[in-house]
Amino acid sequence: MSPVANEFHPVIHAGAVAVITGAASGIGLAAAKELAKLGLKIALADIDESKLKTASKEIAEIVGDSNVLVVPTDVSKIEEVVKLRDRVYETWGEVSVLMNNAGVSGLPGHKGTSWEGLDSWKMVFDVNLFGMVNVQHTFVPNMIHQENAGVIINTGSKQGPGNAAYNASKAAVKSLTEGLAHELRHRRPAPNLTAHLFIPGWTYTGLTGANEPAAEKPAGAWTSQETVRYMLERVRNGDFYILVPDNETTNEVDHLRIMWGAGDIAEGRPALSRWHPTYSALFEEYMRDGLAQLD
Ligand SMILES: *[C@@H]1O[C@H](CO)[C@@H](O)[C@H](O)[C@H]1NC(C)=O
Ligand SMILES: *[C@@H]1O[C@H](CO)[C@@H](O)[C@H](O)[C@H]1NC(C)=O
Ligand SMILES: CC(=O)N[C@H]1CO[C@H](CO)[C@@H](O)[C@@H]1O
Repeated sequence: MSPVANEFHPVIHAGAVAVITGAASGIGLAAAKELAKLGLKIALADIDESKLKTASKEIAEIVGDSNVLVVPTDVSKIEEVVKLRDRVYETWGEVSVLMNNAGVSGLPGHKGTSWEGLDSWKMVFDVNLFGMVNVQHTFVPNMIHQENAGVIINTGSKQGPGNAAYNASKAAVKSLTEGLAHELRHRRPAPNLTAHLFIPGWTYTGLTGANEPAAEKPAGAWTSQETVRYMLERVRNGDFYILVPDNETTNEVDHLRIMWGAGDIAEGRPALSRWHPTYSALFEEYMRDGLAQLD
């Protein structure tokens, strides 16, 4: 059973409203299911209308038809995000959980280097960054005035090298969400609203890249349900950074990697030295020492 089931929480509780973008598949759909099980009303937004239809049936089976809203939305288009907000506020009047989760990795066949595939770069930033900015721009002015507490959860990433556009967009999401948290904290009158950066680990969603069902979960991955339950527990705990482990990468390993990355700047090492031929052996030694100290 979920570690969070049946507990009362000021934001995540039965009858509250959740809005999820990128809700038709993967982690977004898993979040919709877990929140529905806790009795929240769910607005599902996604660009893929046919997957959205299937998803809405699954969610309606959990919370009932009247507690599900389905709003096909391209988050990169501000007018569609405005339509989403209007539908949600006209129907339920308030939003408690806003999960800004829609994301793409690039156009099919894109190369992913820093200097190629301009169209793919633009598309990744339009969805991953400007989609989130559009949602914040549209929902935050309403949410800061509501009396009941609310949370905004933005989906980031711990992606390594390999897709420069995606990584740059998620680095921007990290800055954006840190900025939002800071602004909410300093605003007067103080809004009853907090921001959270959700950084999933290796998550098995039941689909491979080609949308074919994969045979079974790789041993190293977490299921999307495990990832979402961990995230919800940490939101309930009030944490800003929600760095999710998996069966290969513990929190301790992630923390050491983060300190090493920060050390690249503080100690004058080359960019991404963890993957640099001259430094990778030093990095491995640092990890061994760091983990040994924890024993
Ligand atoms: C914030 O929201 C919670 C739960 O909705 C409520 O109990 C509390 O009174 C609110 N706080 C303020 C300062 O309005
Ligand atoms: C992976 O981690 C989850 C959650 O901690 C656990 O339930 C599972 O047994 C682990 N192992 C595998 C092979 O999935
Ligand atoms: C390998 C790489 O580029 N990693 C970066 C990806 O983006 C995050 C921020 O979201 C950086 O912290 C990583 O260094």
